[in-house]
Amino acid sequence: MNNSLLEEIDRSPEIIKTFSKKQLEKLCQEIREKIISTVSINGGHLASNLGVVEITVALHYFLNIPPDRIIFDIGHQSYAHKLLTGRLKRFDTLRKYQGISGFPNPSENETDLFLTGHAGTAISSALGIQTVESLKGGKARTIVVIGDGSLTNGVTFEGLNNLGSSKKNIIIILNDNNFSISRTRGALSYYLTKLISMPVLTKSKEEIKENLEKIPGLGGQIVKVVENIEQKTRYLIVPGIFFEKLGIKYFGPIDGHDINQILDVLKNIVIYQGPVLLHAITRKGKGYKYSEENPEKFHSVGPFNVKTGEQLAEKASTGFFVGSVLEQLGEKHEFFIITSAMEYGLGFDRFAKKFPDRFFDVGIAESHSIIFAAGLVKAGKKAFVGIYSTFLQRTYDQIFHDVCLQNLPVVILIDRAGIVSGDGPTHQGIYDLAFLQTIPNITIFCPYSMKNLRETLELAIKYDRPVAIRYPKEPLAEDVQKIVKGGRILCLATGSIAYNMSQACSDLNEQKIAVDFIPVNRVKPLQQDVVDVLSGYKKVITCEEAIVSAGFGSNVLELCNEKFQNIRVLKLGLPQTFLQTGSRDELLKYFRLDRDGLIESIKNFYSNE
Ligand SMILES: Cc1ncc(C[n+]2csc(CCOP(=O)(O)OP(=O)(O)O)c2C)c(N)n1
Repeated sequence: MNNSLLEEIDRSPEIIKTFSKKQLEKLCQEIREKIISTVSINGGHLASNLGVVEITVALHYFLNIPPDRIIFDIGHQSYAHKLLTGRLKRFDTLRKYQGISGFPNPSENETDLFLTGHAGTAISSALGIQTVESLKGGKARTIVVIGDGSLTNGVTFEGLNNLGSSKKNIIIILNDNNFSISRTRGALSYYLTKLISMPVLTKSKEEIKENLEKIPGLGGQIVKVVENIEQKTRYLIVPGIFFEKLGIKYFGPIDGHDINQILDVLKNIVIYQGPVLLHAITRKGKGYKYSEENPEKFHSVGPFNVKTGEQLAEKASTGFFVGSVLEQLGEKHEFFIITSAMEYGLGFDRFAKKFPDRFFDVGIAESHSIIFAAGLVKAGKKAFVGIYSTFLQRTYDQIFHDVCLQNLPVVILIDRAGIVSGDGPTHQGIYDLAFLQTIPNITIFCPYSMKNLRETLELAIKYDRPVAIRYPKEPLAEDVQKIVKGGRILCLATGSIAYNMSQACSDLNEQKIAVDFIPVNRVKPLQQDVVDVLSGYKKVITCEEAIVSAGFGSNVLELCNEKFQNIRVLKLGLPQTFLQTGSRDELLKYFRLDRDGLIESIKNFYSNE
């Protein structure tokens, strides 16, 4: 592959300003090739990144970054930006341990302003930054790139509302591909589609010009801008009433893959004072046959064969298993399943097909999903809400206020609990246990095997109080057995890490170091069989794939503090830190939670008087 333009830019990013339109198009081609070849080896958000190549190149050509800045909402689509800001040589380490992050990361480069990975934050952070810029009397621009999926997020709405009244000069580029991971859901998406397909103006052009001319001081200038855009694009200016009512000027729709058109429009709209939204239509997965055909599968994909589009190792996941158990249970029991735009990741797609009336994808709206479930349950139905652990952080107050305070038996399925490979600190699922434990009325299960998980799901259907069930991405072991042989110390491990602990304990017993082991499912309130046996030991070790503060081990320690003060407790787990990128195995090894690390900790505690 000839990477020449990218290599030139890698040596000096400003050189992009000297490129001809033809060269910019060639640059886009090079970027696509680099992204496809790298993601085919390392995995990553392929389709989202291929869809924003022209927008990103146009912005780098047009802006002076820094001091100008681009803020990508979520940031999963920032690969082209990384390639244009001096990270070409390290790009092969994308999503690897100590490599380039799959999301913006200021420690890699100053043009990545925030370390992000959750939806809906870009408009608010841009507004904060631009507020200071205007206080300083500065001229630097802030441009937000946001997908139509993220636009539906509640935090985005709060930002838009504030932005409209603030009158700050921010350009939002709406990257509208009509997909979040699956098709974007909800009324706003329907509205955007209507805007795109509207063949004629709802108001006459003259009427629009008349209205614009009335804007004091600026109207005439804006009319020129509008005329200019009309001449230079094939598109008419459709009044985006929704945005206009919020105080945000709407321009578009334009072709988000036509660099000339993007640049022409940008040149014109920058003179407009106040917030502007430029609606760009893009194709998710653009430029690679297989991702264009199947943008859902290639939204976030593991290693694949570039020639055939086939994934090299399509791994099973615990979520897939949960989906199939719920599909079976759905035959016998009437319950609803709710997801926030994660139907496939959570393994709910087959349930959704089979029981379309009992499945709701509410868009990227985790907080809403919990309260919606509370409403369904209050009205007499059973509801499961599936959320990744990291996004559950958005719902603390709804679990507290709308579910637990009301003592409503909503079942929260927490997928991706524990260490998450590849995505880095924004996606680790290691805090849920600690923050849920503080809430009264909730019962928390951390199943340690597939068998145990199935039993827990069956139990949850009948439960009459709020329930959380946390499980990892990678498949749990089929079964994990107790070892109770009168050992000198008791090892307790919950959830996904129980398997490693059982292996470590078996090894130690073979070495004639007598340790007992019990896998633990219910951590709050602590399951009775564990409480019952504790008094028989002088030393207890706990282990969890979560931060060690305020987790399962802390429950055991508190219990010992109350009732069994002669027992010494060693808590193992993850430190209270932001875990960096790496695979689960690499990070478990680093934190000594792999089999060898656990053996060492148990031995030390065993021999230590
Ligand atoms: C709060 C939150 N919930 C869920 C996700 C998972 N997620 C990552 S990308 C994505 C889809 C985003 O869609 P869109 O903004 O339209 O961007 P596209 O990938 O289509 O370009 C989702 C739901 C997230 N990052 N943040």
